Amino acid sequence: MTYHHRKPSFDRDGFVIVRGFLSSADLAELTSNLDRYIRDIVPTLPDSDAFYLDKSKPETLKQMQHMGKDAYFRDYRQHPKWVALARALLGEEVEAQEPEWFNKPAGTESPTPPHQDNYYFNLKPPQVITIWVPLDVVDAENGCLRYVSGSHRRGLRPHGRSNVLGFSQGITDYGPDDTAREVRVELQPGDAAVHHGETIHRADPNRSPTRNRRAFAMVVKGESCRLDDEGHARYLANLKSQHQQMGLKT
Ligand SMILES: O=C(O)CCC(=O)C(=O)O
Repeated sequence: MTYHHRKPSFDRDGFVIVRGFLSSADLAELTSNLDRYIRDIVPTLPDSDAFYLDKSKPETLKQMQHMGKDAYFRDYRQHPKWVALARALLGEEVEAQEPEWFNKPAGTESPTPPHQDNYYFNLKPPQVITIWVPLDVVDAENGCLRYVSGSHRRGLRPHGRSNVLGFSQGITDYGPDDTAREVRVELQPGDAAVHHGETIHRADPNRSPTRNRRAFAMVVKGESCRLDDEGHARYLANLKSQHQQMGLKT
């Protein structure tokens, strides 16, 4: 599969949707490994690697990160489809980061604040994307992603403390002009939504009483990216103080 024909629309809009990105066999293998990881590994992890809305309720698991300590997820970073898609969109050699998992458990208040990933990553140039693959049907009711089309071409916007676990920073001046340019991304399991590191995105809470909204994602960096050390140290200090205020053990 080649993805080069998608680069022009990615460069223009700051996102692309690839329907049927993973086959049903790819998806079955991934979900069985996620089930194993949640059952066997998550109970052993520090709070900072597996976030719960309410730790006494396992069904409220909402986010996992740093999953690469597990051999399956460490090797997933080399998955040929993911690497080919990232290379085609970024136009250079790439390096995938550790996988992540995002959930909005059914019927919970778990919005994703509007943000730009590179506010968290601090990469220069911002040659970085996120490939986000839903594991459930995702629509407006259960909190689909919403992208602000073309926003990656206008630089970083001011962010401030969101107090949302897992998404510590949100855009402080998000307004009607942004809302008017939002594209709602409704997906089937195994589709991929890919966004540039400076594309503004957000998601509503999951208002479905019965359906989760789970997704598996990897951030992929182009080889030309460098960490802006000062900006990153500032971000980490802010994150640590928010986690302490929320009573998380790190
Ligand atoms: O899953 C979500 O609601 C947001 C995910 C996200 O912001 C990201 O992967 O960059």
